[in-house]
Amino acid sequence: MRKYRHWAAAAAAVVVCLAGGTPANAEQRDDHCVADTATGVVRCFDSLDESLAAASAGEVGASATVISVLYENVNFGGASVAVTGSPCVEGTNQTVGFLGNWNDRISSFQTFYNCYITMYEHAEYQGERQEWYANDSGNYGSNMNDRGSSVVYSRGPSRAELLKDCGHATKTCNAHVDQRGQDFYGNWGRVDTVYNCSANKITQVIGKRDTRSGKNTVSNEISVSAGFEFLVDWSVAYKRTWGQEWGWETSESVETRIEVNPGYWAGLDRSPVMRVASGSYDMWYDKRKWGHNQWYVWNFSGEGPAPGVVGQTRTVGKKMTSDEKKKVCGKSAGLVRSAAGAQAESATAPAAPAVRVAQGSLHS
Ligand SMILES: [Ca+2]
Repeated sequence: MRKYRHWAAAAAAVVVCLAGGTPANAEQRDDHCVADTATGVVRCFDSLDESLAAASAGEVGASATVISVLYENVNFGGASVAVTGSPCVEGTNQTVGFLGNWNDRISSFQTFYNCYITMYEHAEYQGERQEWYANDSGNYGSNMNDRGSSVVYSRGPSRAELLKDCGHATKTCNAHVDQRGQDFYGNWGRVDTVYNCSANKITQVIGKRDTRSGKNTVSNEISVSAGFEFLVDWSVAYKRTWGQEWGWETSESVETRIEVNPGYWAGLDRSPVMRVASGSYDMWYDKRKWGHNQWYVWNFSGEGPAPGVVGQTRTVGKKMTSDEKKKVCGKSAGLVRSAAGAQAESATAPAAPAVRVAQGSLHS
């Protein structure tokens, strides 16, 4: 069952009433809607997958571009409304003057296509407001949870865009490492592998340099090798605050002496010590950027391999299968070193990062 209703347009605060009488927290049919900012058309579906598929296929309103999804519950749960429009560009706002059936119900959000979201407490952009970075997501904090009534999408900065300016386009840029998590052992990775293709037991030293990278919450594309200043600032601030070294990318040498039985392979695995911390940045621009001189980047967190720490190692090995033997040994009757060793299995499945709270002032 699909319904066509009218979305409250910017100027007229029309109450949208979709699938009326929906109890909170209950997933119901027609609970997942698409609202088009250009035409005001709203159409609802039974699941988020269906609504997103219809939106992306251009079946609702004038646009096939989903610029945002708003959710009834925290962590992107419950009923949803996918907002379609144009990619956000400077000087143009896309607006929802009244949230209709979702009024005072929104608890989490996602934004895409360079869209910066400003949620207002009342209809027609009145009352308190909560802004959040472009291309981001979060749960609303107590100031805006279940309170939002109107929304503006504009071309504001993403956290990655701000941080890329750090130390380059800024007068000052400071990292604040407020919270330090517990160090933990990271995933096992195979450092070196040898195959004994001979008929005798062989004793051998195996090992190599093992290079590991960290990650941050802002962007996977932002790596330490690309020379981003904010990653350096984070390391400096971590050392200053917590008295230990921080590494975004480290390379440690590990080796061990190992006995390999004939017809067996043997490997050395390493699980590095990983260091986690979270905090924020404040940045000053000489000239206004995105309309302001000072910007904050909240909810930054990083995970990096501890420099100078080997971590834990283990040796592993097994009898070669006939396929492995054929492939690796060929005509060799000695010890074969191969980069194409079996991958070590992960120590733990990576846990999904917790959804952060979108709260506080993003600029001054
Ligand atoms: Ca409200």
